[in-house]
Amino acid sequence: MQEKYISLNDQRVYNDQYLLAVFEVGVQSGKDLMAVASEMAAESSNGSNIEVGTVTKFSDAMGAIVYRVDEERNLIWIAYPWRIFDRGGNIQNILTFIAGNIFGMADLKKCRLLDVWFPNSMLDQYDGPSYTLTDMREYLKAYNMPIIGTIIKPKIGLTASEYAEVSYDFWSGGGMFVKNDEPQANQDFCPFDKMVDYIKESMEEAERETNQRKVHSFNVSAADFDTMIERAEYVKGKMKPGSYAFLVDGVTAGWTAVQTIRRRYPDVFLHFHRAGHAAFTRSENSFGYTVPVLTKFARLAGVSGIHTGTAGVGKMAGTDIDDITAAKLALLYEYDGFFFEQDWLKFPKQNSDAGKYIKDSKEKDWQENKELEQLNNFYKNLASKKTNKYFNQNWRKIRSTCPIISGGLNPVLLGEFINKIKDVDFITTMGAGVHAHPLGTKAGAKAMMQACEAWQKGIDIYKYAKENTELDYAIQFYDKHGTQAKRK
Ligand code: CAP
Ligand code: MG
Repeated sequence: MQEKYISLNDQRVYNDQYLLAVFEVGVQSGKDLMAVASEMAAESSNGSNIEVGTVTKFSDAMGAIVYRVDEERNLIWIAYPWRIFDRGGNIQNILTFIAGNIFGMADLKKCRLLDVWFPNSMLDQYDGPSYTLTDMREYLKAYNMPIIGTIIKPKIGLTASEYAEVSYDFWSGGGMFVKNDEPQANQDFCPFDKMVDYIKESMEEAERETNQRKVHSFNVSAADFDTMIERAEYVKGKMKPGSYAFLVDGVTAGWTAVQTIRRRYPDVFLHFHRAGHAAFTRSENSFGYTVPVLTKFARLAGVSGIHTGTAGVGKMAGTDIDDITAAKLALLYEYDGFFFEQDWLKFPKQNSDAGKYIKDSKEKDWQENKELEQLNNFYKNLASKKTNKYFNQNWRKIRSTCPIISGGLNPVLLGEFINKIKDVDFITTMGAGVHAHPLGTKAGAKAMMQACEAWQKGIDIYKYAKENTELDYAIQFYDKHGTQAKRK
């Protein structure tokens, strides 16, 4: 036991100088929970397995504090002096501390970081999103509805011109947003620059034909940063501002790649694809952290949009509470949790910049999120009723990150998801849900738009399908082949 890391009920942790974290743990037989908690705090802050003779008074002050333990639920609360983290808003450094070596501790047979809470004094250090869903809505002139998108399929194997053809079909069917699938990069059969050139042409043609703006999300992930920037620069040189997003495979390319793109291109939508996240976020994993934790760090890093899961409606694993909590933590300026009450919506009167901040926010995001406050109250009640494990988190200076909802979805499931999350502030991308449509991609896009119209008009899609052929074909096809059928 390393006593110096244990300080139960220590009130210092609430003085705005500590990042708070809650872990669900399992200790090996014969091990004491409190002792292991002290080892975790040491290992994830300034210590090791034995006290060293080189410590100083100051270095001791940089140690983490175990301030609460719930033996029944195997929960441990640890507070981290946020000054130990790399200055300048570095996400990978925080995770190296609090989600690093401790997962390898032999005394543990389970260790899941359930949630984190960032003090306000810390939020100011981090970028947060600069180009948001609000900006994309203004570009696309698409309000009060999900952004209707697709992933081009097959996932890989089309030539650059074939890829652009399929994109054109989706856009001409009314679709707004096309993304590269997460593994698409600079394969020899579809060179990155050729793909961009053809996309430019097909986007311009689709915009002329539909008189609607379109967006394409280009995967700029690469082996090294120079190549990543080269790809981003190529897109920037070819495409008009607002018409492109940069997709980064955030888990496999890493947080430094994510933050590099955020800092170099603050006027571009930064799309975080999370392929690989399930290795540590799935609820059945013994070690790792949750989707809400991943999402919170993505928002802190300044990601414009991150995949947050379909809350069981699509093909990927993901619990309702995790995926909905993640989406709300991404989007709302306030989300109530189970352990912490922190309300940043009422700025202290004496805080001179509060008025300016609220005024600025009202001009842009805040209006967009006006109705979300009602939703937030809905979730507040939900959170108080459910044993919601999550901290409340208000993002005083951190703008909204857009949930991206994808994975096994098809037009038939769109309304089901909207009704589950009670919100339309998200991008939805459907791959097979569009390109497997019996009448082809353009019809798949039309079916998505018709499913969205049906929801907006409050009409049952089966009824709406009677007047909308593409939706009718989609229902017949996906009820047989879609995720829904698999779930029965
Ligand atoms: C969806 C997708 C996305 C998943 C990732 C795929 O395709 O392209 O990568 O959405 O999952 O490869 O599965 P489909 P998540 O629409 O054809 O399923 O969004 O949960 O991170
Ligand atoms: Mg994909």
